[in-house]
Amino acid sequence: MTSHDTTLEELGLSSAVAALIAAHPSGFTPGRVVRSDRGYAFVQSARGLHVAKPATHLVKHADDGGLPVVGDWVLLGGDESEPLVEVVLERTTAIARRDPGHAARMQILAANVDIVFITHPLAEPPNLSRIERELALVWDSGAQPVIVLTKADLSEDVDAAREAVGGIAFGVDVLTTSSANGAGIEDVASRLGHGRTAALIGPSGSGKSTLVNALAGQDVQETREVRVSDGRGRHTTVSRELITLPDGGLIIDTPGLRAVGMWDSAEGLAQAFSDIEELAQGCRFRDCRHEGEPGCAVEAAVGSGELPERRLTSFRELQAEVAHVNTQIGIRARLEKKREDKVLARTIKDFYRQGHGHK
Ligand SMILES: Nc1nc2c(ncn2[C@@H]2O[C@H](COP(=O)(O)OP(=O)(O)OP(=O)(O)O)[C@@H](O)[C@H]2O)c(=O)[nH]1
Ligand SMILES: [Mg+2]
Ligand SMILES: [Zn+2]
Repeated sequence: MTSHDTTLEELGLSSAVAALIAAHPSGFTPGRVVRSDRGYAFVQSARGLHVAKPATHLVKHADDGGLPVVGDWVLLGGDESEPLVEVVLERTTAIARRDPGHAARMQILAANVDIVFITHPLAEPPNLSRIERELALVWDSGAQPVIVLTKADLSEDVDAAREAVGGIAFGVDVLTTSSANGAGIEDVASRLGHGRTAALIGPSGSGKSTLVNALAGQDVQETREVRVSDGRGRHTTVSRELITLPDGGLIIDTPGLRAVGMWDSAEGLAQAFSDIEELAQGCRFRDCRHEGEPGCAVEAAVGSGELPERRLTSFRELQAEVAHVNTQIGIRARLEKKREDKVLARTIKDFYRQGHGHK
């Protein structure tokens, strides 16, 4: 990305974001995070590229997604040599997963994304359970998911794969691409448009960066070299990056995800499994858990072959995961409350000890 002649409009500024910016004091420099890496936010503003640290009041809320991430609109303060991200503007969408390193924390992968391409390579049969997980994550973010089955040139039966994926992705388009012969790239490009922001997620090696390069018409992102000995699952892309495409669209390339842990994504889950939610309307009990209750329409659908057992199992697993995360969020909140209460008690004690209470 060139650092001089970028306008905020070219970075995807909408009137809603412009209004958010206008609601803050004018002394700040507005910009968009084009890359987040090792605690630094690379912020593009109308004045250039700034490598900024988040202000301490943001660091305090790191566990709740308070830190700037790629795609965020931010306001910069501090001075020219040491810019600080002072404000992270309200996000329109945020793709959140459970932090793989901390069970009770979330990690935001990207913010203010309109559309998410969920990529899966067709070199192997599609991993339906993983796609279901990613769909729940994306629906929950507020962005529109689109599934992109890559490496179609390596598939024995593209139609079968498409059909299998279509059967678990309601209200979601399923596209196939091949960077080897250019097939389907236009379909992906047509979803992008001036000022629209897309993001790519999916396993490492699924061809996300290759797709970005195809859309950009040049090699802007490094891709994995084809090497037979390269079987270590190395990640080629290491940071999340927002790239401006020649036609005015924006796309966020991300490093491949090993684990896609669910965060507090009950709504996204309901949307990703709308077929089961719909069947559940027919259960005798409103709070039916579809676990052997009489008059369960969901289990009846499994029995009749209408609903694959695999899908119900997948739904249950994800539901259990979300419930577990919520328990952990609750425990963390209680611990934090306890700690705060202790500090407050000590503060009050000190206050009286200093003789203030005797007047
Ligand atoms: N045959 C074929 N190979 C492809 C296609 N797309 C990507 N590849 C190859 O797959 C390998 C991985 O592609 P990348 O684009 O680096 O994958 P990535 O998803 O960005 O991987 P990470 O950055 O590690 O997450 C490279 O060797 C690409 O050349 C395709 O459509 N067909
Ligand atoms: Mg990559
Ligand atoms: Zn039921």
